[in-house]
Amino acid sequence: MKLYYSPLACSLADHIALQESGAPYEREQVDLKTKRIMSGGDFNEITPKGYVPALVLDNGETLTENIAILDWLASQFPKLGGSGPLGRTRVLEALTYISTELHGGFKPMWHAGSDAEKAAAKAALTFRFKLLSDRLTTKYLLGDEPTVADFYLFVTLLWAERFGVEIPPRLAELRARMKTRPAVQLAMQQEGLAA
Ligand SMILES: N[C@@H](CCC(=O)N[C@@H](CS)C(=O)NCC(=O)O)C(=O)O
Repeated sequence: MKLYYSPLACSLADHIALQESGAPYEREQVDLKTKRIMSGGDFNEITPKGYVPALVLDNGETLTENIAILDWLASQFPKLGGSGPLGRTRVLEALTYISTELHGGFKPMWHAGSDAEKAAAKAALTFRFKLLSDRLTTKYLLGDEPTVADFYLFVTLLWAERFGVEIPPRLAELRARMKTRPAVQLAMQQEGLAA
């Protein structure tokens, strides 16, 4: 497997999942502005979508879209997925919320929105993080062990830290807990990020 990523992008969730899986994988950093692969080559040839994450499988097929990649990784490494009859569905429910409501909510921050857009986005995000936090009774989103949904949530919690979005104490604790995990520390170090 080879992961195409950019530091602190949503691909960090996949990077953490691969690291947590313990399976061998390669990684390639992408310059999202130029669409060049840092080691050489045109990222648009890997995926014409031009965005990370992209995961090239051992059979040569390429997966894109974070929810699909994280769901596939959880199917390959069950310890990264949900448990019980609704396990997979609960993980997909969480991943979809994180992708559409949280990740999507950060767009004005990443793409130079106006001050008014940024303020509205921050207020919406604070409300959406609170909705998650209000239902949180375990160490991680779906239990006392993390799933791929926590890895994606963690990325948005790092963005909250970076852009000064207020988050409830329980999510700040979850973020701190994630940062103590060796796989998370290694993935962040590999992306040049301070844990
Ligand atoms: N629909 C995609 C969106 C992924 C996405 O937003 N990737 C960002 C980084 S977090 C990116 O590569 N942006 C660069 C670009 O769109 O040119 C997914 O869910 O995986």
